[in-house]
Amino acid sequence: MPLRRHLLATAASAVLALSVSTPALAQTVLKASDVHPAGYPNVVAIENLGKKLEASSAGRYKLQMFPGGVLGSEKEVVEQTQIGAIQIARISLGILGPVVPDVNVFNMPFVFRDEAHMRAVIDGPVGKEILDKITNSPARLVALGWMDSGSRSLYTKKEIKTPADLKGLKIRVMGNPLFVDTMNAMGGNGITMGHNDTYSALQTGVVDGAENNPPTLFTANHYSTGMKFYTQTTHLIIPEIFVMSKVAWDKMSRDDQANMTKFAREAQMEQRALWDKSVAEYSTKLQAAGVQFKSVDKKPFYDATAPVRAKYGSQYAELIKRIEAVK
Ligand code: BDP
Repeated sequence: MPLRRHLLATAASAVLALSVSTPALAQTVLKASDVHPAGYPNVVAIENLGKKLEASSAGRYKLQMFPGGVLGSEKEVVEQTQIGAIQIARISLGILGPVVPDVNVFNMPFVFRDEAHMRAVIDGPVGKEILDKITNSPARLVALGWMDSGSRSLYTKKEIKTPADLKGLKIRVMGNPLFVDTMNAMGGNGITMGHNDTYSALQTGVVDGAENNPPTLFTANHYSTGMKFYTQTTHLIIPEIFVMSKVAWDKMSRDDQANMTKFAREAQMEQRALWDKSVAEYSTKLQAAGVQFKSVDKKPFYDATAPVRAKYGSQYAELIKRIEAVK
């Protein structure tokens, strides 16, 4: 049996065993998914949210975290969450674009000035509005909260100084046409695949590079495939998001829902503190492993991606003005 299916089967029997051994307690197990490994800030923050929910519900709810992408790629996990087979999905907002197109306004290249700007936006009314758009869309997902994911920059075997240096290079991007357009506009060839397939694609040369933040570059081992240059384009500053299956949400009492909302906000803030530490820690580790962090003139990349912002942003002109106005 393939590992993923085996783990699913094991998880299913664990759930069964639990309900058999504790007949007095009607316990609902919420399966949570993350592509990142145990210990990653996002995983820790969701696990802690689960502990709070378990305590506040006197054990009626229990969260079971499946890290490392064992439940599937983010695209698969979103689908599973929509039908209620997975209850909580922590994913990149990037992957939600094809499901809820309104979120793409945050997925556009250089839409945020910097990470502080992105944080101010997600913490404020615009962030709340996008969460509500997801919840109120037909996607059958309840948007619980945001997380940080820093900035995404390019990693390759050779140094990238200008868009021309990306010519002919296949660069892995997340599964959203917006990112293919972005990478193509930046000079390369955007190739989509799931996060957990990227390591072997880099290793076998199916792609020549990828783009992500330092914690992912390190924890997914991408740096060890010869990705010596980390070129600080910071072209995408995409928040992470965690969503709940509407199927599971609708079964919760009002009180449990209110607790969930409160703990979600706390998880957002907890992850942020862990995130800042992890960026510092993994940047140091990457440099110790020989990865060269290169600053680069961002203007040519910004200019080259103007058509992408025009294509995906034109129907959100008002919203973009409000984003820009956030200090
Ligand atoms: C990481 C995100 C993760 C994405 C991954 C990717 O945390 O949710 O799956 O990038 O590139 O930064 O697919």
